[in-house]
Amino acid sequence: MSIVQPLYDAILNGNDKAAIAAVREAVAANADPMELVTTTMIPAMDEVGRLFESEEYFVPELLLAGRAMRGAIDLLRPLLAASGAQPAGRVVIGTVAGDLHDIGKNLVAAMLQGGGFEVTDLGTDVKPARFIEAVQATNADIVGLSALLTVTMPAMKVTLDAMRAAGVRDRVKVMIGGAPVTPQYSAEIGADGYCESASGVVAMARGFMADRHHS
Ligand code: B12
Repeated sequence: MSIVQPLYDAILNGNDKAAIAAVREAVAANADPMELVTTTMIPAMDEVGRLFESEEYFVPELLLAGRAMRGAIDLLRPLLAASGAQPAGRVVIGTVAGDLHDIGKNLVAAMLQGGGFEVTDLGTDVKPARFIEAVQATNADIVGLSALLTVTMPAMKVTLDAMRAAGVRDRVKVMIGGAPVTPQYSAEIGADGYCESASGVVAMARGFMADRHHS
């Protein structure tokens, strides 16, 4: 059996204790933390989503799987974090107003931390004013917005509009994501980029920083 199979199974079965034990074991066996996230944990959560859609899983199973995922990520976060003294850039991230989904957003935040970025995570159901305050307080380079519901996607536009009105929009690059979000929507609301999954976010964020240094 592969060293990562117990981790995959633990997330799928929503067993947080087993997920934590499996992460410990994989790390002790020198598994690469970033690879654990992208090749085992995200696929396990994708399968949870599939089972939910086919009505084999219901809300309690989702919550347990989310908890197992969070436990595993919490353990990996310090290992993902790069050791460089100078942060690659500052990111403010949150799930937009009305939306409570945070598993994908947490993964994106963990990947960015792993890529050396300093991440301020505002959590879920974040109103536009809080994003604006955090951009000002942290002198952020990048803002990440997450939405998982078609009914909360418009809050991304509302947030961007509020940032424009407050005069902070042009100080930052904005990346958006979440299952219902598309590149078209990103262009339509004037965001700077969209990522389909957490695996592309570090490259995109580094690209943003390179652009900022050239302009
Ligand atoms: C887990 C889950 C929940 C959990 C959330 C737990 C938590 N702490 O997050 C709970 C049970 C609470 C929940 C509640 C609800 N949910 Co729900 N949920 C899901 C589910 C199954 C999985 C989402 C998930 O975590 N995926 C795994 C992560 C890793 O993927 P991800 O979130 O897409 O994130 C990746 C990318 O999108 C991207 N990304 C995400 N954010 C960002 C941000 C940036 C900046 C970038 C660059 C990239 C990026 O990178 C991530 C990692 O690769 C989805 C189904 C699905 N397949 O998406 C439904 C789903 C999103 N939920 C749905 C619904 C309807 C609801 C409820 C309204 C149900 C209800 N009737 O109460 C409530 C709404 C609560 C609220 N106000 O938000 C619908 C949405 C339908 C729609 N199109 O609007 C879905 C699609 C299920 C379905 N098919 O019906 N849900």
